[in-house]
This record gives sequence, structure tokens and C-alpha cells, in this order.
Amino acid sequence: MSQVGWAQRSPHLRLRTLVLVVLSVVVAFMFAATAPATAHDQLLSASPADGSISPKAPAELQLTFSQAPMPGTATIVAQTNTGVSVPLPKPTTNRGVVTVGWPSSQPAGTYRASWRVTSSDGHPINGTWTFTYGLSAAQSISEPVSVESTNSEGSGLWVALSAAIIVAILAGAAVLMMRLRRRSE
Ligand SMILES: [Cu+2]
Repeated sequence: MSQVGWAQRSPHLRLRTLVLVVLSVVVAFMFAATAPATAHDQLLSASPADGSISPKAPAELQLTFSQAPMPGTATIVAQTNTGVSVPLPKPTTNRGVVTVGWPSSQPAGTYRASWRVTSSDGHPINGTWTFTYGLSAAQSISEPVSVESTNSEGSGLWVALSAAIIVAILAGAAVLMMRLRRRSE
């Protein structure tokens, strides 16, 4: 009873080996499927900076990315704090820097700008930032400012990781149950 022979143990071991192999393949597959997600371009900085308050209007808006986005894919739109859109020309992309001229006729105020580019890995990414000029800090709209940089890939990675962890836990539980059942026989 206490001694379990190799002949009896081997089916159990084979099952465990099979579970481990299947698990490894599943996890490897998930990482392979989500690997490009780590390669998409990141916004490093914006000018004027997000949440900044400056005395003078900017001559241009400029975004700096970690890698060069796909040429000709950048768009930048802006609006006033009352939602009136600011007419902007088409941005230019020079390596990782996307630039668009800011109309000098645009009065002092708080503006909200949104950008969208196709990342060098082919994925569209976008974000929004806010800046103020020509107003003192007290005059500027005191709304909470946040950098919203969204992409669907990040959440996809977490879903895949969560799924992998759940699969691992289920497989571990299955192996444990097989072992306990065998022991109780
Ligand atoms: Cu990407």
C-alpha cells in the first residue's frame, strides 16, 4: 500500500507530462500571439506639455514617439474648452516626431488636442492632451487633466496572461486531484 511500483505510477507520470507539455504549448502560443504588443510606439512627450500653462501661444504642436510612426498616418485635432474645433493643417512626421502648426489667430484659452498615428508595428494608437496659454493659472479651466493613451493591445495582453494563469491553476488542480484519487485507491 505504501510502496507504489513504477508500473502503477507511470500512467500518472505520463498524464502529468502530457498536461505540462500542453500547458507549455498554450502559454508559448499566448506569448507569441501577444508579443508584438510590446513593440508598438509609445508617446514620449508632447509640446506644449500635457497640463501646461504658458504665457504665449505655441507656434506648433509636437509629439515625440519612441519609434517613427508610419509616415503619413498622423492626425492631430484640437478643440477649445467649449468644444469648438480648431482648424489645423495636416501634421508632418519626421522620424519619431509629429509636428503640426498652431494658428496664431487662436485666442488665449485651454485647448484639448487628440492625436492618432499608425505605430511602426502597424497598430493604430491614439491619445489626448490638454494645454493652456495666455491665461494665468487662476484663470485657466481647473479641470482634471489626464494623459489618455489608449490601445487595445495592452488589455489583450492582460487577458492572455489571465487566461494562462487560469489554465495553469486548473491544470495544477487536475494533477493534484489525479494524484489524490490514485493515493486513495
Ligand atoms: Cu503595437
